[in-house]
Amino acid sequence: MSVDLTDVPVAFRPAVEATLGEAGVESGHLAVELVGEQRIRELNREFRSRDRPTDVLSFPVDGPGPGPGPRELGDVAVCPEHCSDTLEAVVHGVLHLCGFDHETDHGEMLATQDRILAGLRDPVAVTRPTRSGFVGLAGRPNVGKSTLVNAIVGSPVAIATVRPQTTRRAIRGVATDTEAGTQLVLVDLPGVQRPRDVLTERMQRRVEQELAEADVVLLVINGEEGVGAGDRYIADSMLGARPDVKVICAVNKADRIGRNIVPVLAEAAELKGVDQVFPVSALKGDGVDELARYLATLMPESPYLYPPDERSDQSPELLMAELIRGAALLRTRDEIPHSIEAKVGRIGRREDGLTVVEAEIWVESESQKGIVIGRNGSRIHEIGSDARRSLERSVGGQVHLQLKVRVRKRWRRDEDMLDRLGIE
Ligand SMILES: Nc1nc2c(ncn2[C@@H]2O[C@H](COP(=O)(O)OP(=O)(O)OP(=O)(O)O)[C@@H](O)[C@H]2O)c(=O)[nH]1
Ligand SMILES: [Mg+2]
Repeated sequence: MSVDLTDVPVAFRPAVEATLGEAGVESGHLAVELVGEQRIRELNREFRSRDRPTDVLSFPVDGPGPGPGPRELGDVAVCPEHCSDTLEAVVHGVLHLCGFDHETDHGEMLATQDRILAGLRDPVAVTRPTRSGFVGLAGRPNVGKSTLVNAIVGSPVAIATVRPQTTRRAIRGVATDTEAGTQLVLVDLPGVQRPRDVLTERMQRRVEQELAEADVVLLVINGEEGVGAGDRYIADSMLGARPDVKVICAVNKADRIGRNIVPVLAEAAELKGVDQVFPVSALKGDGVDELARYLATLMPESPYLYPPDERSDQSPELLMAELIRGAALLRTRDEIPHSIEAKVGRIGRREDGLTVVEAEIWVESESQKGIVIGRNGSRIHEIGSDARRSLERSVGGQVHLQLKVRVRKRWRRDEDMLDRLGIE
């Protein structure tokens, strides 16, 4: 390779060479400079109209394209005081010089960056093929499927509440271990139940479709209640249709039962098709890593199905609507949670960093609307503040939530409405 690296600090030359190699750049010149906080702030102010320091800045010149003579790729300025990982910042900056753009490339740049860094840290690992596949979560309502997905992913991607039938859509949570080269795509699903209306019919159909396509099924059981008829029905009738698929069983809520879990583990192992049983507490995290590592070994050899830095396939609107619905479920009781849906309209970002979210809570009758609003608006006020707090945790900044309650009669039975809500 005839790239001129004289203007790259010696310590970073292997990283720069590896990055150019991945990017297919064979010749040219580039400079990498380590700068102080003051300098990176000046560069940001001068070239990006931002008066603050950042970890790295790239100034591409010719780009990597073909052409006569040696090319000038450009300069990278790295500020170690603002880097959690200087090597990563160098690789990131050099990829930008080579024409990569993480804001528009759907994860390609960050995946390339991870691959280069993994190769620099553990050269043997790069030659190992990656594993990636779908794990479908099966189980009765309220056993802790969504809590377990969140625990494996490591961040809240699916709402989990004490109300049964919280989950309505198939939500994919992504857990990537770049060091091991494995990715689990966990498909959180509604609990298995008898359909009562178009909504629950669609939910059940979706459960069946997703389980039919999963690479591995994770059957979740509530350890506190033990193995029951519902769990047997799922193992025999639903999963029995897929004798080819491995079924792993998580006996959850281990924190509630201590040593009494032992007979439940034995019962679970007897369930038809169950291959391995793991005791876990999705809430406390006990046993979750062991389960995730085992699931990863069962994934097929495949490139990553999602960019490694992605945690979920949900749009910001859907995630926010779910957080609002979760807040409303916890503040209402009896049949009302089943009638509630939330929909997010506009999400605006103000100059001062405040996120403005316009949302509606749907109910099915005027009397439900009255209950959700509460005396003098007290309940909707509580729902609004709970929801705002979880939105703020999710966006990592201040949120102004404009929440309206609307009556949408029979939305649960309305095919068009369900289509629009993305419950398919
Ligand atoms: N003590 C304890 N509670 C748990 C554990 N896992 C889940 N829970 C609680 O069980 C309730 C139901 O959890 P979810 O994750 O919503 O259950 P789910 O299976 O997704 O429920 P549906 O979506 O309704 O099918 C919530 O209140 C959780 O906090 C656990 O390991 N220990
Ligand atoms: Mg759930």
